[in-house]
Amino acid sequence: MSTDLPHPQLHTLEGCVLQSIDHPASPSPSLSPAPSPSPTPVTVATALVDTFVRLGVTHAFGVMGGAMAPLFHAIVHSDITTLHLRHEAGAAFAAIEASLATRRPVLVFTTAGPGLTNAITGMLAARWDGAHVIFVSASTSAANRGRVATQETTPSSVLGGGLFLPGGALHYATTLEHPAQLATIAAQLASGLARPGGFVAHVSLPIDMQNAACARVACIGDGRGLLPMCSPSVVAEHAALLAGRAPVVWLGFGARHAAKPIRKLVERTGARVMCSPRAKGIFPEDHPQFLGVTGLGGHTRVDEQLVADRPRHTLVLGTRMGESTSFWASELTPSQSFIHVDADPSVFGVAYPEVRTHAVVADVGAYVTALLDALGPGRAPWSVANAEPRELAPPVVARPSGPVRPQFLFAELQRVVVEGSDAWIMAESGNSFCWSTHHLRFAEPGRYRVSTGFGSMGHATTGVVGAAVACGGKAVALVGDGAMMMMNEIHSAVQYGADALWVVLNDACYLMCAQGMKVMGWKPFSCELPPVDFVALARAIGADGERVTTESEVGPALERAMKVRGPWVLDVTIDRAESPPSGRRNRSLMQQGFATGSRAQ
Ligand SMILES: Cc1ncc(C[n+]2csc(CCOP(=O)(O)OP(=O)(O)O)c2C)c(N)n1
Repeated sequence: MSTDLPHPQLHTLEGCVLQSIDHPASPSPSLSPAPSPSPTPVTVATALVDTFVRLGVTHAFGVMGGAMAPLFHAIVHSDITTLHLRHEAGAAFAAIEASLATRRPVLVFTTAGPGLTNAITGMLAARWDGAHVIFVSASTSAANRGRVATQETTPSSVLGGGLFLPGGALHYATTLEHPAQLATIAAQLASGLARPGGFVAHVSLPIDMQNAACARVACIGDGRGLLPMCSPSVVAEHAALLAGRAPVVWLGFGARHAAKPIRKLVERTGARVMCSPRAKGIFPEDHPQFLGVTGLGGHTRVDEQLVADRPRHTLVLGTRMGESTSFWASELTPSQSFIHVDADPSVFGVAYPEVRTHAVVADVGAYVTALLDALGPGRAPWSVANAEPRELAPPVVARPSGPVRPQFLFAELQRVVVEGSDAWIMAESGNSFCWSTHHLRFAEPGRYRVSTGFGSMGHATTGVVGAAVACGGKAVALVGDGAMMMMNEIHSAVQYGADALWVVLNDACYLMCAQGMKVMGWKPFSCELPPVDFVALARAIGADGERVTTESEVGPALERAMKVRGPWVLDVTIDRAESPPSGRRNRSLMQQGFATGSRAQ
């Protein structure tokens, strides 16, 4: 939906500066979301929601309950578009995708007790994936704590306080016990939301606080100055360090807003480029200097080429190089050092502690621009490597009968969805994200979403609704039948007319598990699933769809699906015999200790 994603912007409102994260597709005038004059808030709930609006929140996802009635009322009656979903985890996943697709902070709301605990997985995913999410929930009033209140929710009653303290899932957590706290909370949220690498906050609102009298927050803090940048002398040192031989550039999700300067740097220096699964498209995948994707679903040719021609230095931009990006493979390391650039100071030396690392706390775009300046316009110290266009895999030809091979399905997805539309594309945990990371090719950032690191099933089956609603355009989820049965938000998509398409890889199996167990020497146990007719399921809950059982039907059915406006399910019968490109994951598990275990039959 968008190619050039702007940085978070700061806007002045009523004499105060506040943080807002822009919608990439509409750089103006929505950049200055001066809120329509809302009635003067008179309660904590309305003042808090007014603060969220002024922080740039335009969408909220959640499930309400009695303990949050005044808060829910305040949200629904604000300028925030509110979606009342079927599960709090689905709401959190939808919020993550809405936030990442629009670069705005998104609200998740839940009631106390089970509402709160249902959202935990989603909050962890939000932090892993770098979303800007404000989570607001109801809790038990101080006067009733410890009295077996219904859904009693206090820092000590819910999971040892994990959602009431910063750390783990949350960058910031607080319980609003007095209206006077609101100004501080607003300031903390404003500065947190300015963090480029994401921010997840939880504001717990006790029942008796929600209707307490409260004035509107007068002034919200200024998040400017938080974008980190290292000194010019360090950049100059790096330019000197890199001189002489083309480096390798390793791109991660944290580099997604810096596509233009990165391409300039790569073409000027002759660097070779590899990327994490989440960074697909930041550098065009059909570019002659692109080696391939590392990690889960990636390309083994990357390792082979680096072994054959090992770089001295690798410039790491915005990736933590975690297991799902690297499998900690030594083949991907340089002979001398990493120059590792990230806005988050906690990521350095973590994945490869044994490799010398020049750690740079900086915004990736600002760093690359400074490096280009340091190199100078006429300076081209490296020869262009790898200039020959890479040979593409031969086209997969449709076979007349039998179930659909994933390779064929993904070739058609490339043609119809990637190249034939500007839809947002998400791949689900399971075989889908291996096939898609391996076979789809993107020429720009902001098209592909995959949660390889946290990897929760249900992320795409529900998140697709958040992306579609927040972007106001088509979003496509590539998902397994097991994930669809775990959770989906088709019913919510019907309620809100979300333009979401689910392409279900229907193999009546937890196939990734079954195939993985086989590879590791176990007999797959109980991974077969009773068959599901997902078109019938969609129809039963108000949506519609089409079933595809042979390869010749795939293309026309996809083209029809892309023309539909509103929720649609394309149920594709998948050939289970094909092995997905997930071998490195199984090998990594073996190396972590499974190789020595006994094989129960
Ligand atoms: C919440 C959660 N539970 C369990 C897993 C482990 N897991 C990863 S893939 C998978 C099976 C996926 O099956 P399906 O959705 O049918 O996709 P397939 O691999 O068959 O294409 C499981 C259980 C997970 N990633 N997330």
